[in-house]
Amino acid sequence: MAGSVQQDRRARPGIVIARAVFPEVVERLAQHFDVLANQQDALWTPSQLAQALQGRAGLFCTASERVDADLLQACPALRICANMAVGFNNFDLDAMTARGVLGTNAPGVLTETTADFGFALLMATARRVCESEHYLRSGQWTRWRYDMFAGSDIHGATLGIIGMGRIGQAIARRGAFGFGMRVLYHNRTRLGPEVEAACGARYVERDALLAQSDHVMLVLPYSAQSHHTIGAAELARMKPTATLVNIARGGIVDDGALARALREGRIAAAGLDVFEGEPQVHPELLQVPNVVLTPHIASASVPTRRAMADLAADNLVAYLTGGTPVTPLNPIVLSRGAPA
Ligand code: 8YV
Repeated sequence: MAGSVQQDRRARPGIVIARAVFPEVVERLAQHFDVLANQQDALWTPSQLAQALQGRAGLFCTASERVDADLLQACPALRICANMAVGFNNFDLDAMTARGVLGTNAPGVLTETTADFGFALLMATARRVCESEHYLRSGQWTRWRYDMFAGSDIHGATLGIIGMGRIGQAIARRGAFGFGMRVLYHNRTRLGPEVEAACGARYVERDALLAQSDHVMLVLPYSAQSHHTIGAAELARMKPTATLVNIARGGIVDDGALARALREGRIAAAGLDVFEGEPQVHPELLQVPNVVLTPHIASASVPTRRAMADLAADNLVAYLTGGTPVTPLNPIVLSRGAPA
């Protein structure tokens, strides 16, 4: 009771919504907080973000906003950063923990949608959907040919998944039980036998996966350790008929090395939803026909993007009104007591 009286007397906490988001979510947050919302989606520099955050306790952000020691230093009132993304390599979590700032992400709600997209990109790539569509639209289709845009099969092929978290497992289930694929995976830690059986996947070393797979799908988180997991040496281990799909993060693939491998036919094709330094795309990738390029949309179904935004909002509301956040990344911050 005393707590709620005190809450009434205090000004409502201030938060920043760093990017445009569903108006309903902004309205909901405005019921709890003094909201500064970037609904124009202006591209803020780090110093503009720091400026917006002055005196504010919460940040609703996407994977595009970097939360590092400099930002934290410049924003001493900040208590929580809620990412509308499952990946959180935009957070320096150690620096956040050191400053007592909670980080939250949005796991679970996007798993199936992102796995669907992994398959969409794989199929578009292996079956040359985009190349053939451009050919038709540009008026080049004057007659049918037996080998026109002949690609490689998905059903019955070997799928190699690198990174076997929730999304990797959802992709494995689609491959094994939907398309009759032989599914191999590599992960930092091997899954338990029941989990392996439930997703129809077999653990192998990374080099064996690269050598044996017809299609390689990357679903691992980005970190200093996973930087350039796929570079020239790894591409050289893949079959010349293989496809590579990256729905994980830019920087996991050496995009320059990939562009060269595609141009020289060292692998057949690639599908990329994420890029090093996005929204910039390596200029050589834009020149090769055997790559499908999409602008980081793997989680972009309307219900899923809404669920991600709702989860980020749930975390902010819970934490800044004295409740328990749903998906904390550094729960040690919680054990140090409620925010002042
Ligand atoms: C996000 C993603 O849409 O969740 C992630 O980690 O990569 C995407 O689903 C994007 O990062 C915007 O936050």
